[in-house]
Amino acid sequence: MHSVLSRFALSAAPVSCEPYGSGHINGTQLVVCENGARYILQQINTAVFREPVPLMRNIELVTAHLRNKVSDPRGVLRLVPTQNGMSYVVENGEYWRVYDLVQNSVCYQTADQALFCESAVAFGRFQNQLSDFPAEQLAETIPHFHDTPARYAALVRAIEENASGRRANVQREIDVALGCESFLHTLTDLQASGDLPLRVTHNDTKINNVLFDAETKKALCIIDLDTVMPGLSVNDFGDAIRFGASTAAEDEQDLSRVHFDLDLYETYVRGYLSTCGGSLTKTEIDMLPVGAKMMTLECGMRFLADHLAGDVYFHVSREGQNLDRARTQLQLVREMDSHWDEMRRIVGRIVLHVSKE
Ligand code: ADP
Ligand code: GN1
Ligand code: MG
Repeated sequence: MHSVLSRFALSAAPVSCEPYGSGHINGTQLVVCENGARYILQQINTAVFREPVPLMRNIELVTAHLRNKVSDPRGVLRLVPTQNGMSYVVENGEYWRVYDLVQNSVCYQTADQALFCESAVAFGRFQNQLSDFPAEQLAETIPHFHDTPARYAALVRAIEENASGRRANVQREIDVALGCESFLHTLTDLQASGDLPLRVTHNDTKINNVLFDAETKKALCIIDLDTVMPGLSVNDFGDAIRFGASTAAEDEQDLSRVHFDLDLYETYVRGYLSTCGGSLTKTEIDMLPVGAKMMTLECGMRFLADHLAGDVYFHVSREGQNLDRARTQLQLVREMDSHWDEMRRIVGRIVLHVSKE
């Protein structure tokens, strides 16, 4: 049994501790205690999150804020304090934390329309409940995470360095990505001019970061709060669309199976605006389609840069996987472009509907 566990104020002695879930970043384990109580033990991945102390402070602040707003105890993660009243322990340079296991919950890796809609409702609620939290109080756990022009500059560097020697084979993808240069300042410019407000954002708005009630299949709780930091609401929206409104997996090799699904997009817009439409500004709402395209393009650039760098950031299980990922993202961007007017119309129609309710 982990000696770190003895340093947390668990309700009874732990009897087992086993790997749990399918997360890729943190080491997650399920702890079961003598009295049947169950907890989630996580080792923070300090290769990705280099400053675990401000990261934990972010999670403390955000979960405390949310707890004042939700009545269901399963609606927000609860950090189990250590014997000294801290939210984490450090042992041999490793950082550990414990959460209550959210009882009777399930986590999905892929979604149907109903689950996707529920995830939108949950992330919208998350945004809404944090809209009165001063975002500047939070640390940036990964600096410049969604600074798209900086991601572009990193791609240009990766092309120049060509560390993997793969450049000649990906000239077409490079041309497409570099061709989007004028678009990728859109959101950072609006942020700089004060037209888009800084919000508390989640930054990993995938379906597997929502826990659902095992019986009702209603969204219960947003998890994976390591990347919660100041950012733009439209990027959280966009990241969810990038991943969830595609007809195929992120690393699909057969591009004929990869399409941007307008029905899924509409479903997400409807669910999201139903819970946070009232707390977003008009510019934020207008920019939702831009957020979707921006996050897709940015992720495509990140995958392409990593392919050129030799797969140093995103884990790969086969040769060329990051290139496949880059290709799916660039294809989705192309399809978003060809549905651009519809994407905007859908937001406009749903906003009208929401404001009448
Ligand atoms: P990662 O950053 O590695 O994705 P997560 O915090 O998302 O780590 O946790 C990984 C998995 O562990 C989740 O997908 C979920 O299945 C499970 N999990 C995490 N926290 C809890 C919790 N408090 N209650 C129940 N399951 C949890
Ligand atoms: C990473 O670990 P995962 O898959 O949840 C990445 C996201 C990317 C995503 C693409 C901290 O998230 O930004 O969108 O891969 N997270 C980090 O699959 O870089
Ligand atoms: Mg996760």
